[in-house]
Amino acid sequence: MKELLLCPSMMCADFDHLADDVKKLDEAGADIFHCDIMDGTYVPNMTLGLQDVRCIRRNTGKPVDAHLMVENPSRMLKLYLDAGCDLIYLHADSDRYVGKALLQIRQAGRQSGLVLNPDESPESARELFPLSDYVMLMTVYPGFAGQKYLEHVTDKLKRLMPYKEQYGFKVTIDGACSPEKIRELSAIGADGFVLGTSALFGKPGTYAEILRGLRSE
Ligand code: S6P
Ligand code: MG
Repeated sequence: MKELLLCPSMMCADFDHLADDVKKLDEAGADIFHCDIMDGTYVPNMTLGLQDVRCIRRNTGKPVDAHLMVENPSRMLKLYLDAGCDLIYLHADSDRYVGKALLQIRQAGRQSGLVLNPDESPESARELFPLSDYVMLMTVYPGFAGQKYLEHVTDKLKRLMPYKEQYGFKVTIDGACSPEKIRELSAIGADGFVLGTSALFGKPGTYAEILRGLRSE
């Protein structure tokens, strides 16, 4: 069995029965509940809000993350810290002083996550790596589920590996994480994957069967 961090993308969950879906995913072995927060400006979409995050938090003891796709996320960090998020992801280009915001997350006793968009290179973000517990690579332009994997990100993942070695952060992948891509990218060194429509939601089988299948491939 592979040691993968499997992170269901809750924007793809069953919102008619959110609490039940969280419990099912928890029992099935999900590792981190991934919550996409959008403001309609940084990305042209809106998905989960604070109330949804609170509902997810109430229904699992597993880690919950907030992936903030918003302009100036530092102005709303406290909201997501107070909502009980264990890990907060910020986009490198979304805040004037993103390093300061990453530090604030750590100072609150939570884990800091840095996100690189498909057009951003690991080299451009190296000053932020010592401040990051997680570095997440977007393999699609952020904002929507169900997009196509951008192949050039595979090379970026390879270039990120020496930094992972040096700074000790975990590497996660968000967007179009199919079983094939999970196999390919975990072999390169990715630790975790956000699971949306490409591997989990709407796929045949129970959540437990699907997650077990991904770990055993
Ligand atoms: C997209 C967002 C993601 C998606 C997830 C969907 O901006 O950050 O977390 O929800 O990637 O996965 P899929 O498999 O439908 O591409
Ligand atoms: Mg996301």
